[in-house]
Amino acid sequence: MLMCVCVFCANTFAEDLEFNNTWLRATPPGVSSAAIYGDLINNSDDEEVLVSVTSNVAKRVMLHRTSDERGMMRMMHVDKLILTPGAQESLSPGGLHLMLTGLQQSLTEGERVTVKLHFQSGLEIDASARVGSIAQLDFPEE
Ligand SMILES: [Cu+2]
Repeated sequence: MLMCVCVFCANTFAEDLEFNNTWLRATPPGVSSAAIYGDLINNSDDEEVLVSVTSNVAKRVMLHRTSDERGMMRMMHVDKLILTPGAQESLSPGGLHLMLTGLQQSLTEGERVTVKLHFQSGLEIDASARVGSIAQLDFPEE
C-alpha cells in the first residue's frame, strides 16, 4: 500500500506540466525554420507562464500565433503564454506554435527534436517532438 502511494506521488509531481503529442513537419531543402505543435497542459494548482523555449536543433525558438487578417495569414510573436490551473492549450497549424529559426540541420520524417520549455516559476519541461512528413497536418501516429 505504501508503495502505491509513493508511485502515485511521483507521477503527480512529474505531470504538473505536460507538452504532449508534440510534432513538427519535415523541412524541404534550404528551409531553416519549422513550427512545433502539441498539447500544453497545466495540471497543477498554480498559474504557470511559459516564458521561453530552447531546442538542440535551432538557434532560436519563439512563441508565435498565426492569425488570419482579411485572408492574409500572418504570424505574430507572443511574449508569454499564461496557463491557468487546469488549462489546456493546443498548439496547432493555423494557431499557436513554437517557431524554430536558424535550424542547424534539415529535419527528416521519423526524426525526433528536443525542446525545453521554461516557465516563469523556474519549472522546465522537456518534450520530444516527432517529425512527420512535409505535408503533415496533425500528430504523426506510428
Ligand atoms: Cu511562426
